[in-house]
Order: sequence, then structure tokens, then C-alpha cells
Amino acid sequence: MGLFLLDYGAGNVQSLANSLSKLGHTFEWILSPADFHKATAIGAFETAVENLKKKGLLEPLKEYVQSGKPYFGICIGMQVLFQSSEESPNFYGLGIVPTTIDLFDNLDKTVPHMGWNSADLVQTQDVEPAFYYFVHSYCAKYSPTDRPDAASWAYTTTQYGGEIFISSVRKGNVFGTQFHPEKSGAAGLALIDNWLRTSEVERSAAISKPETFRTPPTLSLRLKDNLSKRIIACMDVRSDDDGNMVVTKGDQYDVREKVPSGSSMQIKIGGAVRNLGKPVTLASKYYAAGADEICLLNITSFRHSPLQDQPMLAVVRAAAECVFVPLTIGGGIKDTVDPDGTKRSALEVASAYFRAGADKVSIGSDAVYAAEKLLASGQTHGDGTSSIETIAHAYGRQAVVVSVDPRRVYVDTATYDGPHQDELVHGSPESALESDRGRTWWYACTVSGGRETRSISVCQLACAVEALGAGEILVNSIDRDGTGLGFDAGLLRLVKGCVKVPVVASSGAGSKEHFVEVFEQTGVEAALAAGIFHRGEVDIGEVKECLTRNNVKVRTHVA
Ligand code: 1PR
Repeated sequence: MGLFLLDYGAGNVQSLANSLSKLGHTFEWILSPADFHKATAIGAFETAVENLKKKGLLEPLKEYVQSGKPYFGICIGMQVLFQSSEESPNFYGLGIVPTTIDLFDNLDKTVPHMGWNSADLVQTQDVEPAFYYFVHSYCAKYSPTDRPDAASWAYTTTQYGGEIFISSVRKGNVFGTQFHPEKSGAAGLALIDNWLRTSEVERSAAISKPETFRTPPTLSLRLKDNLSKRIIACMDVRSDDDGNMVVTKGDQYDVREKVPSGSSMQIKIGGAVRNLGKPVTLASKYYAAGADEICLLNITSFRHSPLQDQPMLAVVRAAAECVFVPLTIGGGIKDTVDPDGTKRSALEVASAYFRAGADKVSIGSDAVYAAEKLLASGQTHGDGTSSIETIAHAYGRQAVVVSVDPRRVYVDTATYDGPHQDELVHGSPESALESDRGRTWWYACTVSGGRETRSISVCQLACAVEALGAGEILVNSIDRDGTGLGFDAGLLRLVKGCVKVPVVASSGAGSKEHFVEVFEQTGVEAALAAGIFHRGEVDIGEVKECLTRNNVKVRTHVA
């Protein structure tokens, strides 16, 4: 009798498989209803219940759970234990936990709820809560007065803004977590390991003690929720001049070494591609140092970027085996054609990366084209065909990041009569930065890694991609990239003011204090940096210490 994982092919179940391998557990996949008879425990699955129905797995799953055999469900794997979800009116779950899954309200917070938050034990308040990685838009509200039966299932609760929800359920041999333990670093791996190493008998005995399920307590909202700010390490990846995949880093997107003037080597394309290390080695190092997420960008994807023999797939696969926090892959997420003429949709490309172990995909150029199309149509919703929509529909909006590469377009206020009047930013005449001093500009979107500037502004893009289904917006800045001058707060405030989804600040970090400034001045949910980490100028731990000293909440227990 072994450990079984249930996957219906649309989620990051590979991450869980990697976590189990790392912990030394062997497992098999559930492929047909008959496999339930062999299983003693099963793992996460992520997508709508309809897919389970199609495969004839829903009823066997219900019988399995009701028979008292061990079940561990993650995210949707927990939600499926409930009656139904507002996400899909025709969705009927297993009905084991007698309540519904509802959408978060976004009046006081960004939705999805994405990042590291605490999971507080319901019955015992004296244990320091652990932090886990959450990413979801729907939740089971914790309500012991209105829904006491459901609340009695609550093992942990979590507060997000003005709402308290059930972040894990546990009774007998059933355990479900709304958070992703397989993406929650050492704390998450320990939680999975403990559960798997406890015998069925011990689990049932512990959980049937009378005091364990006394009346669920009423919890009061604290002043502040615990969602922490995320620090993301980003690697721009490309092949060097010898064809090896390397991490590089540009200055304003130019990744080649500067050639000394007068050098006989001085040619139009500049010097060699800067090589700052191997992507998997660095990803593993940043995970160990406490990065809350890792981002890998294929920066030469503007060229022909086939799926067949795509070297980034191998990089993602290897990184996912040693990184147990969320992994985002960007570059080349678009419709493409393989050398043999096979057409690959953006959804197929994204699916290949998810199967390799990515948790999110980041879309750059294709998002600009989709936003332009939406604006030209005059509609508020897309026609369902863009890469953002197809991937969000299949994997959930939380799996779709849009990466924006804006560039400043300076204007003369006396003569400017263009369409971006409302988005003009005025630099103070006293600004320390010469690029800002007394000048006025707007932010234009670019495609192909900044090689082509478009007329759509960053605000137009942000609003459009949110409407299309993006779950997060990564805001780079070509002007600040690699300069170490600090994040562009004006740009980030603009984007934050346009959207409700989480915003990630990127480009320009030059000191640990810059991270404090960006969180205090812009309200972004996460900050990403590259060069400062690659060159070893500042360690991720130092950044987090500095943020903690300045009362910015971050995940600090990473060991
Ligand atoms: O258009 O969907 O194929 O995606 C291409 C992706 O590759 C986009 O996310 C785009 O930002 C990225 N990209 C393309 N060319 C470059 C380049 O540098 N030549 N990198 C590039 C963008 C920006 C950040 C960088 C931060 C932080 N790099 O990724 O890591 O600016 O740097 P810093 O902390 O050192 O200042 P598609």
C-alpha cells in the first residue's frame, strides 16, 4: 500500500512530486478509478472538479475519503472537499465539509491573495504560527456562529484584510490545506513529511480525542493582516556566445560587456554576453538564502522561440527539483511554430512549463498585443483567445503574470497634446536624479525586450491585462534596469493605482534601503531584483533584516 498522487493534468502537481522526492517518499500516480483501491494516501490536484468527473474519478474519490482512508488535499484539493464554489456555479464538490467556497472581497485588499501568510492553529493560540505560501481568489470563510459544522473542521485560520478564512481543515485521516506546503520552503516540507510519517492509527486517535473538537472559537480581527511582502530573485537567462545557458544582466537591457573605446574588438554588437553564473546553481542559492520566489526569464525569446527542444524547459525542470518556493518562468509564452512546422498555442507552451515544475508563467510582448487588441475593440472583456485568457482559464489567473517593460517618453508640457495627459509624471526640480529633475514624461510599453516602443501606455496596459485575466503585474523599468538608482516609485504608484491584482516592483535596486523605500512609498506587494544579488553586493537575508527593522513584514524563518 503506497502513496498516490492525483493529477488531472492542469496544475503544478510536479512541484508536489518534487517535494516528495526531496523528502525521500516514493509515490505513484492515480490514473484510473481502480487505482483508488490500492491507495493509502493521495496528494494534491488542481483544477475544476469537472475534469475529475470527465475522468470518472469524482465518485471514487468521494467513496475513498468517506471510507476513512488518508487524504491530503492542497489548494483546490482542499476546496473540493466542500459543497460548492462561487468560482463555478455548476461546481459540486464532495460535500464533506458542509459549506461553500466564496470569492474574497477586494474592497480593502488585492485579490488574488498571493504570498506568505500565517496559518494560526484554531484550538491552540499559544503556538507561534508558521508562514506558508498562498495563492487563491476564493476561500472558505470562517464563521463559527453561522456555520458551526464547517468551522469545526477548521484546523488553522488565516486573516487577509478584513476577512478570516479557513486555511486548513483536518479531521481523522483527512487533511486539506488552502496554502501550498510544497511551495512553502522548509516549513511546508516539514508539514508534509510529518503528516506522511504519522501512521493512520495515530492520526485517527489524535483527532478523535474529545477535547480536539470542542466548539470552534470566535476569532477577532487583528488590526493588520499578516500577508508578508515578497522578495523575488530574478535571473535573466540566455545562451552565451558559446551556446551555454547563462544568467546575464544588462544595463538598461543591454547585456553585453562594454568594449573599451578604440579597441580593435569594437563592433556594432558590443562585447561578449555577460555571464553571472548558472541558472540552476543560482536559483538553488537564492532559495537557500530565503528568496520568497524565484523568477527565470528567457530574454532571447523575441527571436524564434520554438517549444521543441526548448533549452529553458530543462532549466525549469532542474530548478524545480531544488527550489521549494514559487517559480515563475517568462519569455516566449506565445503562439509559436516548431522547426517541423507544428503549431503550438501559448497554452501548450505554458502547459509544458507547468509540467516542468513552473508555478506561474510571465507574459511580456504577447500581453502588449492582447491589450492593444482589447483597446481597439472598444470592449471591456476579451474574446477568450489571447494567451492571458486561455492560460488563466485553464490554470487560474494566479498562474498568469504580465511582465511590463515600460520606457519613459519625455515630453514638453508646453506643447504636449497627446493622449496620455492624465498619466504624465512631473519630476521635482530638486530631485537627486538628473533623469527626473524638472522633467515630465509618460511611460510607453515596449515589446521584444525593449527593442520596439509602442504607443500604448503602462496604465492602459495594466487595466487591459487585468480585465483579460492576469493575476499579477511585474513592472520593470528600462530606464532603471541595472542602474542601482532605486526602483521607479512614480511608475509603480501609477500602476498600483490602476489595478487590484498584486504588483511586483522591478529594476533599479542598488541597496537594501531601496526595498524599504519601494514598499513604504508605493504599496507594492513584492520587489524583485537581479544584479545586486548576482554580484553579491547585498544578501537576501540582509534585505529582509533591514525590512524587519523598518517594520515591513517579511518571511524571516526560512531555515
Ligand atoms: O516578451 O513574453 O517573450 O518576455 C520576455 C521577457 O524577457 C520579459 O519579461 C522581459 O522583461 C525580459 N527581457 C527581455 N530582454 C531583456 C534584457 O534585459 N535584454 N530582461 C529582458 C528584462 C528586466 C528584469 C531585471 C530587472 C532587475 N530584465 O528581469 O531582472 O530589471 O534588474 P536589476 O535589479 O539588476 O536592476 P516575452
